[in-house]
Formats: sequence, C-alpha cells, structure tokens
Amino acid sequence: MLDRPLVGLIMGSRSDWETMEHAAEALKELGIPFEAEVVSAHRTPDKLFKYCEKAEGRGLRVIIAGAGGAAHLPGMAAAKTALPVLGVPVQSKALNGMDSLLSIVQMPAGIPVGTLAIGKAGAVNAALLAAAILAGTDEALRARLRAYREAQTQKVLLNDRLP
Ligand code: RP5
Repeated sequence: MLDRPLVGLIMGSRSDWETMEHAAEALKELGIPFEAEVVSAHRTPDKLFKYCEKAEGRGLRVIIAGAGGAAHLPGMAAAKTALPVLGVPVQSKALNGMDSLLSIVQMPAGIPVGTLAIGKAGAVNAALLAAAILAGTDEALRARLRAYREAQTQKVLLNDRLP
C-alpha cells in the first residue's frame, strides 16, 4: 500500500511545475510521501477552500504552495488551515519574481506563511524545511535529512579546488 501523503504540494498553474518539481524531487529523495496538484487561488478558489479545509483531516502535515505574479495562493491557503504553509515565489516573466515574492511574504500578523527564495532554490528549500518540520516527530527522517546535508557538504569539499 502506498504511504498516505504528508505534504501537499500545490501550485497556481501547470506552468509552475517547472519550478515546483524541484520540491517534488527533494521530497522524493528524502522519502517523504506527498501529493502534487494545481490549485489556483484565482481560477479555482472553491477548490482551494475545499483542499485546505480537508487537508488536516486527510493526514497532511505541511502544505507547500508555489505561485507567481499576484501570488495569493500561499496566503489564502494559510488563511484556511492551521497547518504550516510554506510559500514559494515562482519567477514570473514580467517582474522576475519580485511580484511573487512581495505577494507572498508580507502577510499580516496572525496568518503566517513561511516564505522561501524565488524559484528553484525556494522550491528545494521548501521541501527541506517541510522535512525538518516532519523530522520533529520522525527519527528516521531526521537521520535521512542529516545524511542529505552531510552528502552535500562532502560534495562541496571534494570539489573545492578552482583552476
Ligand atoms: C499564477 O499565475 C500561477 O501561479 C502562475 O505562476 C502564473 C501564470 O499562470 P499561467 O498563465 O501560466 O497559467 O496564478
């Protein structure tokens, strides 16, 4: 039987997948069960509300929400669930992702969104942050996360010579 997803990876458009698949890859690498789907704050608001209302009951523990432009998805998701919501600003064409970043980061006090960097780095780090949150109650995952970090360190140390 497949493990029930612990992380809900949602994004405003199919076009966000190019960025958000980096989060998916990191979650896979760390052995964290997740689900991924398009949920748009503007185009499918009713779906967003239903998704967030049911998220906790379905066993999700963290939501990663990626969106670009007028990126209301993470904030609206956070408004509808008490689960931790991590927001990834997708790099937009018009304003290079500054619009996405500012739309996501400036939440009013009381409804937090953990905002990550614009683009791929933010997507990867959202997955690692989700892993760190889940690792609080999962020793095996904590070990896998430590191993991931150690492998990263070794990779840098083995390639530290410049021409
Ligand atoms: C946002 O609008 C999405 O998150 C996406 O980043 C952006 C553009 O969407 P598409 O026009 O590519 O569907 O809602």
